[in-house]
Amino acid sequence: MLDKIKDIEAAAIAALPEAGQDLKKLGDWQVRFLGKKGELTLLLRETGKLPEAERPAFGVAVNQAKAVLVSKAEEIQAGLEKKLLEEQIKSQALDVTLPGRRGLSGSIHPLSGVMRDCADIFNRLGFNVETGPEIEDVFHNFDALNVGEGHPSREPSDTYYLDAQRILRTHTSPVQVRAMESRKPPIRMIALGRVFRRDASDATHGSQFHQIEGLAVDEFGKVRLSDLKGTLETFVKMMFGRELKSRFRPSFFPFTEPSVELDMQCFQCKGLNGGCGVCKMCGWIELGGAGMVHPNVFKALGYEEGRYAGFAFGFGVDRLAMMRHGIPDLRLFWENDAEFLKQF
Ligand code: FA5
Repeated sequence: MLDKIKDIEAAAIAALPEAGQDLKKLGDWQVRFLGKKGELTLLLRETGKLPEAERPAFGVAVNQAKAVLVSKAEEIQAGLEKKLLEEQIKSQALDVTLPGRRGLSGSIHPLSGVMRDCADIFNRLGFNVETGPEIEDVFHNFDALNVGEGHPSREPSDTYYLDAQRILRTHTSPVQVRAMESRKPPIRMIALGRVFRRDASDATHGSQFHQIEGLAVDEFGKVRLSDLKGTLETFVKMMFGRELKSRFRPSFFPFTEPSVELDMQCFQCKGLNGGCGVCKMCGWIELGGAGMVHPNVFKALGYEEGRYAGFAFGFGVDRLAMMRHGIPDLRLFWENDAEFLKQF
């Protein structure tokens, strides 16, 4: 039996150079000689067949052979693992001197940028920014603004109705009403936001677009048409360039009297040489409506008759952004084309 131990040990050592080539083969070798059903373990089970006196010496001899083989296997395993680790380090090596890859970063949407600039300019002129709901009621959007019952803008063909009283606001003017409702003058506010109309969309029209609204109200005599003109002229210069002139044309809005339309000199051609493509050869670009707050608006809000005066204005932000960035079609603002947006 002792010879058997020697034979197994010798066979195991002879098989080691082959088994030591990789961890898989070494594992198989360990199972074959040292595993639960390995040759040495099975031999140990035969201890019972020996005369009792020989058993201790046999057990010691098997365990010694086992210890020799385990130690050899551990040594080879450590070597193989070290080699594997070195190979991994080599193959996965990082060149920390390589320049990094720049991640995609977002940018301010051109409409948000223009709205931010508008807010900034009017803040500096003493106006604070106020907000109102996009789902508005008929009173704030039409009634309080002196828009008569039969006015075409109230038709369901022009306005999105949620029910008889609730609509998607068609302009930012209801935010003026909410400001006048919530506190007494002096008031100097602007509102920026989305508005909705059943307009067919084309290069200069959308069924949703953005407006900027402004309102200044104070005791009668403290706010005049000339203040409106000065404010809007200053806005145009700060937004588009100091050299640009503005002009008022007579117009009509139910909530202002007198009402005007504000034009600015074309920033592209400055009105020289008979105009250009941007201003459609007229030298001027239309920005939006304005005027002095109509007495009926004050009346609808319970303001004392004749005590207050105010001016108001409202422009299309999408068209301001088109002009500012030379964009020919406002639908581009909605398409979320990353190539378009990353230019800003
Ligand atoms: C108004 O909405 C008035 N609330 C403006 C106002 C406020 C006048 C205060 C007086 C006092 P209007 O419907 O003209 O006015 O619209 C104002 C601006 O919104 C237009 O000059 C234009 O720039 C823009 N706009 C109008 N319709 C569209 C549309 N479908 N798509 C994009 N922009 C539009």
